[in-house]
Amino acid sequence: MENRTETQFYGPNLGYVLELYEKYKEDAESVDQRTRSFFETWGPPQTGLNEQHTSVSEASRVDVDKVVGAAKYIRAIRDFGHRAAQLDPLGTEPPGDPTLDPTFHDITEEDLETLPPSIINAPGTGPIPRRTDTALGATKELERIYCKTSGYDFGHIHIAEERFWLRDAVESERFNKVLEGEGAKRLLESLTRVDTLEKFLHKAFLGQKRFSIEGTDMVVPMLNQLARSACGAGTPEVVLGMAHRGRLNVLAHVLDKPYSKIFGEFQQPEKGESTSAADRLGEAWVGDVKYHLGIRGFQLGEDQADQKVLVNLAPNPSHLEHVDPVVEGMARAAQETRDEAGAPRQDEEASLPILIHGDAAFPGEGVVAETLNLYRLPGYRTGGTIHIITNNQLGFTTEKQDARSTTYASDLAKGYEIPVIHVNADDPEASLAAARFAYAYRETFHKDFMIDLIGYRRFGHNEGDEPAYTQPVMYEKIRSHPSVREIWAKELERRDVISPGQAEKMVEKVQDQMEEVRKNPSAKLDDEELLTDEPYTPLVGIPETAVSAERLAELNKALLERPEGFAPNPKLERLFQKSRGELNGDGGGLDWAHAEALAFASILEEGTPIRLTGQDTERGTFSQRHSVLHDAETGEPYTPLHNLPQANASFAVHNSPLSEIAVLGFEYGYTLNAQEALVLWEAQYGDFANVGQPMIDQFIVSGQAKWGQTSGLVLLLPHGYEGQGPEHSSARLERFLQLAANDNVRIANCTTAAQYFHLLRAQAVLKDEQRPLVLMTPKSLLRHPLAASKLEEFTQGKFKMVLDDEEMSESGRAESVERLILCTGKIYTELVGSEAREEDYVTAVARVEFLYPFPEEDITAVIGGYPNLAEIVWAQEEPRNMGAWTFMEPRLRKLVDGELLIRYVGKPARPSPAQGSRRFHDREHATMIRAAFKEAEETEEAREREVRRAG
Ligand SMILES: Cc1ncc(C[n+]2csc(CCOP(=O)(O)OP(=O)(O)O)c2C)c(N)n1
Repeated sequence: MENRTETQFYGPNLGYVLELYEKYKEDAESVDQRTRSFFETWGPPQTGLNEQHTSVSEASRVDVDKVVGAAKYIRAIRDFGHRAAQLDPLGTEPPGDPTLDPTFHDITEEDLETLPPSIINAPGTGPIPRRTDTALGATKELERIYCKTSGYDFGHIHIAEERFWLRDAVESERFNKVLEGEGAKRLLESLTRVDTLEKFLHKAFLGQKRFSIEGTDMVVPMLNQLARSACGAGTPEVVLGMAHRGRLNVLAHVLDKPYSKIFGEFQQPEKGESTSAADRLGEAWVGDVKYHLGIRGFQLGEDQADQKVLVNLAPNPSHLEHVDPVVEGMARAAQETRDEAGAPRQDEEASLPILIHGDAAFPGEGVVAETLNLYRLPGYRTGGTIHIITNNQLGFTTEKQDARSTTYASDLAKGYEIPVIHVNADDPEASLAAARFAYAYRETFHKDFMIDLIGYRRFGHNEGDEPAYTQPVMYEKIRSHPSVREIWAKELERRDVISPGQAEKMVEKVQDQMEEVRKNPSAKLDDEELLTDEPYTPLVGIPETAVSAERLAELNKALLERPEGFAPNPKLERLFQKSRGELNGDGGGLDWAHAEALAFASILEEGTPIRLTGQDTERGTFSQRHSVLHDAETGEPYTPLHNLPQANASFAVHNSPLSEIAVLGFEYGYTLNAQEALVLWEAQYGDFANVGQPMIDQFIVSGQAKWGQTSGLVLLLPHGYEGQGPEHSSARLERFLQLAANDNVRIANCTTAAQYFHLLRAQAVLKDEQRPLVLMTPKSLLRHPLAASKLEEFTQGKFKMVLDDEEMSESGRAESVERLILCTGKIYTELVGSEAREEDYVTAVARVEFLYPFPEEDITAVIGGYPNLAEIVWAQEEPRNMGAWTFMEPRLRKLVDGELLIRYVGKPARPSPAQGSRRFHDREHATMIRAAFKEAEETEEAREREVRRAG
């Protein structure tokens, strides 16, 4: 507490001090020491409420009680007024709150009448005291504002500046616009189109799924308003993500997809789901259902018709909410310019992300929380997303008490300090006010905002469902509940904006237009227009990616530069100078991380921007990368790749939050709007990628087939069996191989630094033939001598799909080879480093570095190099039901066509990828390696017995 002479208490401050004083009087020990001594010295606080109260000692005990009560009451209205607001259009009584009754605070309306309105704010501030005479008038105003059809849920906002802004925005009602004349009619026209489209589809295509918007129709005018605001602010792109509910209506009335196309898809459903490209590809291009398709459309500005904003609706799978992080990544990419060296430059006004959520999905799906967590992180922020829950108060058939543990569907947002407005979807003006509010908040604070648009669902989950089976009472109400169009039309009649019967005429007109389009489908469904990209691009050959020694030396030198005054960590710097100082160095070759740094540097020099993210990626899980250095004294970061004089494009590297699904989705989305960039996501260990499995299944491997959406995202997945137990061993190579078809991805597992270098460079070059690249990356190989590469491997040649056994193929020994061990990844080092190899003169070991698309020609060439071959052994470190075996076996058999024996060496099928015991691991691997070099009759069962004996 301050010195009394400096302290005047007003508004909320006053309420707080008076509360403290009350507590002090009841029990002096209940307040802290400083507060106690303040009251002991100065007595009751000076209210400053009215001029007559010049001395507090004159204030009667009754006055103080009243003021305390009034202050508490005012606070309750502001914080809990939403509990008394009529938010449910179906008329459910609001739950209310006892603190919203003045008598709860021991005050009456008469008491409030004796107090000045300034009690609710500091004198001279706030809009309400300026227009009211007494505290009663002021609290009535607060009730009117806070307890009507909008619920302002801001009590969780900690940042004072934002709190004050939010309060002022609510109480000034500056976003509440009473619509008059043409504006009011325009809204009626808009609601008429929304409502009539659903009704038309319902009748014309009876029983077909459309996931009607009816009950939350206002979302369409709200979206249009947001898009127009963005347009007015010069924002070029709105990125929109939503699920099935209301999507057709949004396509028609926000993105201007012609009715003819929508009807065409209903009339010929198969049209929207395949294209002529499918014929070329034997139906590999599978397409998607109409309520998942993405589209881009333009919105015109409100005032200037020459202003346009691109509205980009991301295609999405059925997997609810999984499009959320994808939209964020798309929005971020649209906000960054990447054509100069350094970090990309972000302009948060360059795109506006909007996410539409379901009331069951938003609190239920974990990806939502992961996505919300991104919004203030430097590597992921998008200047604020506007969220709208189209809250129809039901999941499929599940009601809220079974769907969430929170009061409101939106409560998760509160943990992220996102302001929330709950609004009754039957109040069009309040709904539009919420949209204006959200936009202004985003513009001011560049943060997320949530609108919980509370409506209902006119039909079942889809139009074929009978909702009365599960929600009979609710649906009895819905049956006779007027649509928001009808409600607004009536209101406009009451306000004399339209004449009786005018609203029905509007409906008839729209209906006639639709009927006309249906009968005369002049614009035939042009399936190519549904797609944003060609669905199929053949893969091309491996490009030349060598870099001259001079260029590499220059880049290397620049990477080792440190700015003036920068004090690197001495140990790390010594290590760097020693291992990366000389490219030809001690003859040991360049290691993995060094190769990566040079690849990145050369890619930047060639003008391709790079974005690299993942958990602890700046340093690297295995302390190998150190892309960001920290001054040993100040901690200040320094990123050599930002300061590369040769760079012609930006470099971004970020440690991600502890998330897989959202960050993976974000990077996928980023690639969609930054097609020129090389975007890499790194898993901490490859295993953890399966926490992002829906993103892999639903977007990364299938996005092109479903939506013609190409992505060159690189997944770096540490993989390899090093005795670390069931986790940290396997990136589940088998899963990716199983998902591979129709050249949809590239899958590789390389074993040398130079191979990694060339592959990264190839991925950066193959911009016209973009495919996601799934790359198994090493752990122990990061520093293994066999994985290091000589300078000439970087300065010559290119990526090789298969690495033949140079010892056996090139020393004239090829004729003696009877057995070819094929393998991929780290097991190669165990095979060639084994005693068995030393004693063996008939076995060659070749590495399949590129698994998909299956490098048939390269493998055939290797096999062809050994004329006396009798068998091929596929050796892998994974269990038989994992790794590449099930992928390789049929392909190898087809390739050798019965001429050669094909044999498996690896672990038996197991439910868990790896062993917990290091000892067991070592023994099992030793046994496996021996088995690979042994004769065919050494069966797997015998090997199993041996392992068991050893264990
Ligand atoms: C990840 C996921 N799990 C389950 C489903 C199946 N499903 C489809 S719609 C739906 C109910 C969604 O309710 P809500 O989020 O309230 O949206 P609404 O359809 O009511 O607009 C469910 C469970 C799904 N599509 N995605």
